[in-house]
Amino acid sequence: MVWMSSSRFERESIDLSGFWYFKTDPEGRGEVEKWFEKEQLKDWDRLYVPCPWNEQDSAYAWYMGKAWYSRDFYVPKDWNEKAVSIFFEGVNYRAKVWVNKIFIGEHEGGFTPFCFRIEDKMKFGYDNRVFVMVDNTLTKKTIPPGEGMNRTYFDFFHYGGIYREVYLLSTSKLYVKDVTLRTDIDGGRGIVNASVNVVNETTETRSCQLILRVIDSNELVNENTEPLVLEPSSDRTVEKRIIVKNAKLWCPEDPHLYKFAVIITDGGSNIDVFETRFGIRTVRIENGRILLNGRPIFLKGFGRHEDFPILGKTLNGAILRKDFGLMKDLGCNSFRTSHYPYSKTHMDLADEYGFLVILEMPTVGLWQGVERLDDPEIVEKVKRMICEAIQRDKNRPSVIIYSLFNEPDSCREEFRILLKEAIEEARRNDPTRPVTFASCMHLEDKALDMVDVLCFNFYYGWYTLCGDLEAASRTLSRVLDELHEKYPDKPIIVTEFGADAIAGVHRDPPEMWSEEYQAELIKTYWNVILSKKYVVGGHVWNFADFRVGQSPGRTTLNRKGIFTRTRDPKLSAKIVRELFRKASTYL
Ligand code: BDP
Repeated sequence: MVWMSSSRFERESIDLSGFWYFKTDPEGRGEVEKWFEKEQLKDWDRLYVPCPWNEQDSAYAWYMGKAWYSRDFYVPKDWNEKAVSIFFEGVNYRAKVWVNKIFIGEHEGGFTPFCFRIEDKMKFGYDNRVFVMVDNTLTKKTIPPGEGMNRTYFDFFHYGGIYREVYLLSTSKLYVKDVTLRTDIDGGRGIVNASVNVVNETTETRSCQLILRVIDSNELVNENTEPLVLEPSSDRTVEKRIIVKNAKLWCPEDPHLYKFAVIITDGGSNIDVFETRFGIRTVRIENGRILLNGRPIFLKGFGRHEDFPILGKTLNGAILRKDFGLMKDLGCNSFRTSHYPYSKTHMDLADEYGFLVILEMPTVGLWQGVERLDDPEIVEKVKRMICEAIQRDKNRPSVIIYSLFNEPDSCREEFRILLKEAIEEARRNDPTRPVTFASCMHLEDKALDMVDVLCFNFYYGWYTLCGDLEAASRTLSRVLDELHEKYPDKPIIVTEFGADAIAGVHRDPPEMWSEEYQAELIKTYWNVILSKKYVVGGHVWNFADFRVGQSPGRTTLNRKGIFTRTRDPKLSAKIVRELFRKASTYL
């Protein structure tokens, strides 16, 4: 797998966005009937990619099952001798792919990228066709699990389809496969520990030079050159410690980004160029605090979702720009990618805007309906998804913590086995970031001792103690104190608290479902959160209303947003703005 990071800017790529042929396959006949060999697709529908199928046409609104996508594509002639891959940034949930009638691979998991090599299957010119069979069927062993569109074990809409970008990427067969950057600070100096993996897939021994550059707004800050000899079909990992003098640190108030470039050259021309952005910053947990660049921080922000009318999970640049502008204006400095890794563009903006991100894995809903949490099939999938998410986002300064689960059944003894495997997988991929999971078991939780940071979701005043904010406040305060007493060394973040409010519903005195009640609940929680020295962050649930399955407890949307689904403010937006702006990022 050629990990893409930001590399495709320097390599040649062809975007495959556009209208693709589309056909649902509810009886699963496509594979048997070899639809991937079809020449005539005139009777197929056309849907836009990237975007889930659900809201593009009401015929597909609640569709769960297999569906086929196809399009033709062009390969330039000068891509001969190149390594060519087809990249999928996100397909929910399973994908099987054929190019020119040949099966090239499959992938399970809706929120992490994958790619397949196609240079021995493609033709030069226009005469290429790709088929993708997508299957969004939920089972008790999918991650996340469920039994139907309205029987998900998680509380967000189960969109289906190719909903993130698809593109072709070409590189030389001698190429940079992976770059890992870990930064440290030593006085005024930044230290960049770079690990660069180079692969030679040619049949010759190749002598070349590897140039590593740190660039600050087009100014060369540091350059290292290393001679490299690679045997045929071999790879090499080069480790370098690079010093950046007078380093500008990445932090929320000044999210300074550097560029890291890796160039393979034979002295004359560049054979491959790989570029990625990074920030110089450290994250540590010490004495019950989260330290960013050595300073204790306080996270103020949201749990969010990728969700918007018609576009579903495909938040385009304009919507993301709107959301990030709103979050900045509110005085927010943080969010959790609840409950799955967000798109690459989404994370690029987090790096640029300086948000402190808890990167959550798509491991939500591991709950009552799942028979055994240590089922080897589940453990294997969880580990693979953690690996794929970390590999994609490991160089991002915005990502400060990994959340390995949301609200698992952490009262079960066997959850410890799953969590142990998940933590080991996260640490194997990246030992530098703290790990957590969002617990709703609180004092009954059996696994909190295993994580670095404690995250809790609380709904007193909503699902329990309905309508009673005084009792909610007392209970929250008591439970937090008891949790702190039990785990005095671990920082605590309240990762969810909130109430549904239907925009336009007003009540005086405040009542559940009104804008006033939501605002009061948020204020009440915030006061408790600020009163506890050991609580190092609070995330309101949720930034905006979002689509969910049909159930008696939901009025078509989950309405816990402080903005509506189309980003109009509710009363709480004003309140949150006052509260967040008053709270400092540094403790
Ligand atoms: C929490 C879940 C979140 C839900 C929220 C709610 O973590 O996904 O949307 O409850 O009920 O338990 O609004």
